[in-house]
This record gives sequence, C-alpha cells and structure tokens, in this order.
Amino acid sequence: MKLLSLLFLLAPLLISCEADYVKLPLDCNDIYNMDKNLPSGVYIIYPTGYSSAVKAYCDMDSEGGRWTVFQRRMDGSVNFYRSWAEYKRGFGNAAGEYWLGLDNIHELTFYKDCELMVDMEDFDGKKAFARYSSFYIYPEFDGYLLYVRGFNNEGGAGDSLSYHNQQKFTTFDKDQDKLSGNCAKKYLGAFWYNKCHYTNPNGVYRWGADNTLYAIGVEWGTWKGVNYSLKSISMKIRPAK
Ligand SMILES: [Ca+2]
Repeated sequence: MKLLSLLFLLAPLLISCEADYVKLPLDCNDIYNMDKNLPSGVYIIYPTGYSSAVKAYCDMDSEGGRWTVFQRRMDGSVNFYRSWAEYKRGFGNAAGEYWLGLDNIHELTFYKDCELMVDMEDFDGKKAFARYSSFYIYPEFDGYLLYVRGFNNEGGAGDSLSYHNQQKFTTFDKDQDKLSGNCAKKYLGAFWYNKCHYTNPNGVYRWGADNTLYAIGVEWGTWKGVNYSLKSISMKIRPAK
C-alpha cells in the first residue's frame, strides 16, 4: 500500500521528466508544432538528440513554413570555399550565411521522408523557387550521396538539381565527382558535383552577372544561367506530410 501511494506521488514527476526529454526539437518542424505562431528566425534544434544542439534558421513563412534551412547565402559575408571537415561539421552564422553540416543534414533526412525547397532571388528583386518531393543524404560512409526526386516547377526556377542526383559530396580536399579533375577546385565551391554542375550554391558570392571566370558563382543554371551569381539562395527541408 505504501509503495503504491509513493508511486502515485512520484508519477507526475516521472511523467514530466519524460515530457521534458520528448520536447527537444529535432528540427524546425518540431519547433513549429510546439507553437504554430512562432516567427521565422534562429532556433536551437537537436538533430541527433540531447548533446547535438545546433542553431538553425527556421523558415515559418514560405509555402506553409516548418522548413529547416541547411544552406543560406545572402550577402557574401561568409567564405564557402572550405574543407571536407568544415562541410561535415557546418560553419557560418544561422542568422546570416551558413551551412548546417553534412552529418546534421544526413540525420534530418535519412530516417524519414523529407521534401526540399530551394528559394532564390536575383539583384533585381525577382524571386523563384524549386521544390522536390523527396530528398535525403546518405551517411559519410557512403560519401554523403545525394538522393533527390519529385521536381515541382510551380516556383518557376527550373530543375537544376536532378543532374546532381546520386552524386557524392566533393570539396577541394575530397574529390568524389565524375570529372577527371576536382569540380570543387574548378568551380570554387563544394557540392554534390557530377561532371560538374547545373547549380553551384556554395560557389563564390559575386554580385550578379559576371563571366570573367566561368560558372564559379552562386548559380541556379535553369533560372539565370551559370554566369549569374544570385543575390540570395537557401536550401531547406521539412518532413513530408
Ligand atoms: Ca574528380
């Protein structure tokens, strides 16, 4: 009887500990579900559990919100010509330009169905986006191979990413692309290069049209061509409904 009443007294405590644990948001979709009125901005997410806190930008506005941004360019303030170790871990500032890290992107996309949106803007204020109904990244063991399909062109940007489907990630110090040389070195970025690219979102920020060096800018080829470096681009994911 005593034991029973003790358990009864402790029950709310046990339940609240459990609830605190469960509340840790894995991604921006979890943040949205905690409070559907939260604005877009920087939040702390936990892609791999309790010890994996990382700042991410949550887009709560575009096309229904809930998006976890894993890549963002907007002003040229951050250098994106970086090593394998940095692309694995992530870099930059979630309030501005940043890369969330390949391990985090893998964790967020590999174990549940996710969709992808790529938002972009040119220097005349024109905007476009591309959406894909399925997107995931394999673990480092598999070279962070990209899987993307289900392109939807309602955003008008065209499909620059399907060419990169089933490619491994390449940086200047790790060549996993299909070119005999290294695409990251040739186009001054880091990406799921094929032989080499239709889009170079991690390329050199160079303020609009510029063909002095071919295709090294922040480009989405099917929208503005590969010699137009965009004002902004961001890549974002959310669980499919
Ligand atoms: Ca190569």
